[in-house]
Parts: sequence; structure tokens; C-alpha cells
Amino acid sequence: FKSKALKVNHSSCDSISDDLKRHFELTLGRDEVDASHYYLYNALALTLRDHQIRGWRETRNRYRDMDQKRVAYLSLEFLMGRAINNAILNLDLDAETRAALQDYAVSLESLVDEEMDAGLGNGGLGRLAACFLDSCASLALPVTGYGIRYEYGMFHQRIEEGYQVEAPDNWLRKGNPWEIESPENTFRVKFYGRTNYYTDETGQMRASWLDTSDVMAVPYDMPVPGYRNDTVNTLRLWKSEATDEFNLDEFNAGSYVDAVAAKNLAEQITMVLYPNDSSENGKQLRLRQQYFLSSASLQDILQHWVRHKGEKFTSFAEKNVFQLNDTHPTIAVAELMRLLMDDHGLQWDEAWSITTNTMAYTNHTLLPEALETWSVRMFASMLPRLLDIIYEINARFLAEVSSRYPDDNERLRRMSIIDEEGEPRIRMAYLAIIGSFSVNGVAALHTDLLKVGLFADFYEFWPEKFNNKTNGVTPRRWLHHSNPGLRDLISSKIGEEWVTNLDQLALLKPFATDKEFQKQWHNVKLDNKRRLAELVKATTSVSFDTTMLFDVQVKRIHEYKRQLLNVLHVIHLYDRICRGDTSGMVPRAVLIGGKAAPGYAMAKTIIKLVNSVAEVVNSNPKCEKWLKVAFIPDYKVSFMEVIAPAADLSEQISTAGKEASGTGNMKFMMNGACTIGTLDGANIEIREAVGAENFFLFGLDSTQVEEARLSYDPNALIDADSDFKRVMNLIESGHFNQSEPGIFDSVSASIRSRYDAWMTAADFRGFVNTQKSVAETYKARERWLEMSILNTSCSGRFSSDRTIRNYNDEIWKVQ
Ligand code: DL6
Repeated sequence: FKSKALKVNHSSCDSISDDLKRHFELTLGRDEVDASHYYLYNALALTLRDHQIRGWRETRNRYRDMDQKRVAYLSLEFLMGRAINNAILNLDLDAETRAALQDYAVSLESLVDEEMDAGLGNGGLGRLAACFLDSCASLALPVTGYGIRYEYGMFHQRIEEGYQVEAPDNWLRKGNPWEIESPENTFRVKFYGRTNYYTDETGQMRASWLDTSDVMAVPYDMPVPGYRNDTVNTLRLWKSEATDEFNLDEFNAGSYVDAVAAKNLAEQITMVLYPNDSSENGKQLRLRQQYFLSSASLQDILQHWVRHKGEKFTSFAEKNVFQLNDTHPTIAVAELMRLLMDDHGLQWDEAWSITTNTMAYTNHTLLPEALETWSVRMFASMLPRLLDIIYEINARFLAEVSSRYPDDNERLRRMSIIDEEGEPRIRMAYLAIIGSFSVNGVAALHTDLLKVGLFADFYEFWPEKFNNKTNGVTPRRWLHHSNPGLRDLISSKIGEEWVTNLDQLALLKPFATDKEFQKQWHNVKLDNKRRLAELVKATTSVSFDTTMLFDVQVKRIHEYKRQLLNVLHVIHLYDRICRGDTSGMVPRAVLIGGKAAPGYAMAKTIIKLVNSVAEVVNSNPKCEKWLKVAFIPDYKVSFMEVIAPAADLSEQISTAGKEASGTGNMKFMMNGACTIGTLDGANIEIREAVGAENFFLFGLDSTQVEEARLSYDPNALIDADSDFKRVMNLIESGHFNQSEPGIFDSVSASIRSRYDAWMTAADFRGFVNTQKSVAETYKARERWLEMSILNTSCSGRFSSDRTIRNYNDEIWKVQ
């Protein structure tokens, strides 16, 4: 760091260098760069934020002046990852930033590691929301993300003795330089209390919600810059705070401790992200989070409306859309009704027409256990007014059903929002469907399966509501930023238009067999593999040789995703190597990563199994040349930015019919990995795009899975297959857990169970055989490179820009 006399031009915000210096020396009061680079990172973040402020204001004004329709994307999760590189890329400030950092003798690369990932999401659903925000801003669409500013994001995962250990993610501890608090837009969110019905001065029956315990919702705004288009959209995250008067009452009563406790209770709402991605969270606090987000966001939008248009709502539905990211914010359906009727004086029919013309619901799961239901009892005490409204919605809906299907009580029971079997529960997905004008799945197969499975009655009732929007990922973060080598190589051949029009990647196809281009492609991959090998070494101490095939499966750990099948294949390879049978084999480095929900015992055992197998394999000298295995701890967005560019083989091996879409599969494809996969989720569309000959397909399809389930006999499959038998024997003999006998009993029992919902055994042989052709193809270097290039060049349709265009053309219809 060269100490320079402080010369700050306060009137100019143009130069990164001046702004960086100003923030470093004045805003943060520093004069030296310490070893951690923390303050310099903060100064740079503030500098970049400054550079977005003007565009932010102009974007707001532009949307207001054009009086455009607006979209609110309501989501309990936004898995944003790091903001710094995204800002530099989208604002086109790379060269200036690097030049400014030269004054401090610090590289950009060493600075970015100071930023904690914003881990406000579990996995696919939250990361999809983040990709969508990037695409909406890049397409200059007036879309605001509304979410929760969790104090603690997704937990950190450590591996101790092979087991997952969770640690809190206190990501805001050192502050968040990207956010701006907007206390003037604070709203009051009600809980508990009772409904009071009364007749107003015009003789109309009305309701009000009284004696409530209120919580304040304070917004924090994060800029969402579009790609070099002067658009800066907003991600508005709500923090809960105690109301002042509540505290005052307690203070006056002399009860200091109670006052502070009440404050804690209010602030608890936004304290922590629930870490389950595929099962119900089921807790009171979770329902409070859902209502808190929905109410605050809707109040915000209605306040904005009333400010600009007054208390007239006739054109509200033409100007607003609320996209519900899964059932999590579905209570918004009832809340919008409440706000329109109780606070803005509308009658039921008008309020219902507005609600059902503004709400749109995206479903993200085929697992029935992940479909949320809430106990009526809990609702009655926490949200009594909302429960009244839900009952009324249900009564009117069931009347409609019974007029279309007279005397079909069974159908009424099936379609009712209230599940009356056992303790009465509210089916949030049904409320979402009934209250929305659009219901979409996230891949073609997923949408088809919703229509014939979970939502068949509703599809029959309202076929026009159902549509598909296959997911996508942003090519800015997932190719341009994370794979600079490939980015430059691609741009050298086809120019840079692909960054905003990913279909342009198809122009690479003619080069797929070009020897020179293949060589360059190979060298880029090798560099990326080196980078990943360093990360693996630093986090696991396992050495990956970059000449090996990098075989990667990173995602949440869940039985349906079948990390277990992957491990069975690893054990099979290990067994062959130990027996000296390496014919046709290719040296492989197998990388697995992902977090298990803290209460999901089987997923945690699978993590332990991966680590135990890794330990045995990696310490066996016979394996040295052929096989390495590592479990990367604390898998997160910023790791994926290193992993995806380096993968040769992308493992997408879920039981067919269980993975709604997948988005990791798209990131890998974009970066030139070949996929080994089942006919599940978006794999089907990936295979269609790249061609069957460039995709390693195995396993039962979703129809075959359901057929095979009827007479499923895994033990017969094991007994008939000597390789499988040996693999099971290695697990069951305690070979991988000699000092902890019995710890994998539950794993082998689940594989052997005829009720194994994930049918791992059914696909073992197919998987092993297909992995053999992977190995053969990898050895035929030119063919592999051709496949790799074709994967990238056919990935255009998996850009989230395409997905968002589809949402806009068919659902939102913003001009
Ligand atoms: O749509 C985003 C993502 C899909 O790609 C995954 O296939 C799907 O599992 C995931 N769903 C969830 C929600 N689970 N629940 N509820 O994370 O959504």
C-alpha cells in the first residue's frame, strides 16, 4: 500500500480509484491495508454500490414514468452468493477495478474471498430465484424480489471424523456493505388477536383484526444490476423488529426483562433460515416467517399503489403480478384479500377478482412430503382473520366444484383446502392453485407429472391455468464470470453476443471437431481442473490429478438424488482395482458435495459413508493411479463457481420422476461437462438439446419406476449380479467402518428394502454399464472433446434469460 496524501474530489463519483480511496480512508477511516483485506473489500463494495445508485434511481423513475406493469417475486429464499464479481461484471468495471487496486498492491482475486456468500437459501429453489433476478434486470423488466433478511443464512458444514457438523452462518456479523436500509418504508405485521365483525356506515358487513401482537417489518434493499444496460432492480429483504409502543408499555409497567424478551420474540422471526429443502418445516416460527414476508411485501406494493393512484383498484390487476416461489409465500393469497377488504374497503368479489388475476404459483417439487400443510389450530390462534378468509375461499370454491360435479363428495374431499383426515390441516398448494391464474412446473416432465399426479383434479378443473416454465441459469455468473478461460475462447470464435443471447453458442458447433479448437478447449478445462484440485486439496487434503476424469456430484444430499448410487459405483471400482481388474477403466477423481438437512439422519449417514469410502480408497496404494474420492465440505455458490468449470462428468442420477428440474445439470452442461443421467427433470431436455449420442443415459424412466415398484425385489437383483453382491458385501462386512461397527446398517437395509422409494438397486447395473462407456469415451480424447464442446454449444436454451422471457410472454405480460 502506497500511502498517498488524501485528495478526494467530493463532487465526482466517476472514478473507481477516487471512490475506493474515499471509502477506504474516510468512510471506513483506514490508512493501511491489513493482512485480511477486509476493509479494502468493504471500500470496494461501497464504491461499486455507489456506481449503482444513479442507475437504481433512474430505473425506478423509468418504471414509474412508463407506468408499467410490475412483478413482485415473492420468495422465502434468495441464494445470491457473492455480489462483488457480479457487480463488476454487470457494470463493466473490471479493468478500472483492477487498476484501482494496484495502488494497494492487492489483486481482485484475493479481495473477493473476503465476501461471505449471501446464503439465504437451501439450494435449487433459492439459487433459481437469484438467477431470475439477474435475468430480469438484464432484460430491463420491472421485477422486484421480496424476501427475508435472515440474520443466519444456510448453516456452514464442517466434516468431523467423516460426519457433518453444522455451524451457524452469521453472515451479517461484519455488516453488509451492499444493502441500504429504508426505515421510511416500515410496515406493521399483525399476529394473534381476534376478528371483529361490524356493520359500517353504509350498512356493509366488515371485519377488522383486533388485539393483535404486532411486529415491524423494516426493509433492506440490495441493488440487482442488469448486464450493462443501466438497469438496477431491487431485492427487498425484510427484517423483523419489535414495535416501540409494545416496549414502552412493558417499561411503564416496570418490567424491563419482559420488554426485552418481547423484543427478542419479534426479532426471532427473521433470525434464521430453515435448512430443510425437501420436507416440511412445520414449525410455528416458519409460518410466522411466511406471513411476515407476504404481509410486508403486499403492504409495500399497496402503499405504492395508493400513493400514485389513490384508493381506486380497478386497474390494479392490469399493473401487478405476484409470482409465488413455491407454496412458501402462499398465505399472500389470503392476505391480499384481507388488505383489500379490511384496509381498503373492497367487497369480496372485487377483491377476489384482483387476487386471482394477480397471483401466479410456481411448484418446485414432486415429493408429496414437501407439499406444505399447516394445522388449522395453529392458524386459528396465530392468524385468525386469515383463517376466516381461507374458510370462505374454500366454501366458495367447493360450491363451484359441486355445481360442476354434483354429488361427488369424494372429489370435494380430495380438492378441499382443508384436509380433514386426522387433525385438520390447510393444504397450501391447493390455496395457491385456487388463488392463482397460473400454475407452473419447472421442467416439461415435472409439469406433466403434476397434471396427472399431485394436481390431477385441479388440472381437470382448470386445465388453462397449468403451464410449464423450464428452469434456466444465468450465463453471466455461470459462464462469463466463473469460467474466464472458456469465455475468452468462445468469444474469440463467435464474438460476445452469447452473453445476452445464449442461443448464439450454437455457432460453436462447427468447431466441435476442429483439432486446434479442441486442443484449446482441452487446455482451458485443464486449467480449471487445476483450480478445482487446489480447492479440493485445501478443503479435504485429497490430491486430485488433473489428468483424471473429474466425476462430480454436488447438490443437497437426499435419498432421491441418489448419492448412494454414486457411492455404490465407487465401491465397485474400488473392488475391481483391488482385484486387479482395471481393464477399460479410466483414472477418476470423484467429487461429492452437499449439505444434509440437520434432522435428516439417512442423508447424514450417506455423507459419513462417502467419507469412509474416501478414506479407504485414498489410502490404498493400489488405487493411487486409478481412483480418488473426496467430499468437499460446505458446498456453496462460490464453490460451484470453481467446480462447474472443472467437471468432466456431471452426475444427475435421481430416481426418475423425483427431481423437478435440477439447475446444477445446466451449469455443468454450459461449462462443457457431459452428463450421466436418468430421464428425470430437465435432464430430458438437456438430452434432447445435445442429442442422445452426446448424453450418457441409464436407468428406468418415470413410468418404468412406477411399474417396477409393484414387484420390486432388490435382493433378487443383488443376488443375480456378482458385482453388486461384492459391493454389498464390502458395505455389510464393515470394510469401511471397522472402528464403528453397524453405522451403515441403515444404508444397506434401505437398499435391500422392497419399499425403497428411491429404488437404488434397480438402476445399479445400468449405471455401472453406462459408467463403462463414459470411461471408454473419455479415453477417446477427441470424441470426448467433441461431446464437451457440443454440450456447451447446445446449452443456449438453459439460460434463465429464456426462462424469464417465457414467464413474461406467457404469465406476467409486462410490455
Ligand atoms: O426449481 C428449482 C429447483 C429444482 O431445480 C429442483 O429440482 C427442485 O428439487 C427444487 N425444489 C426445491 C423445493 N423443494 N421443496 N419444496 O428446492 O427446485
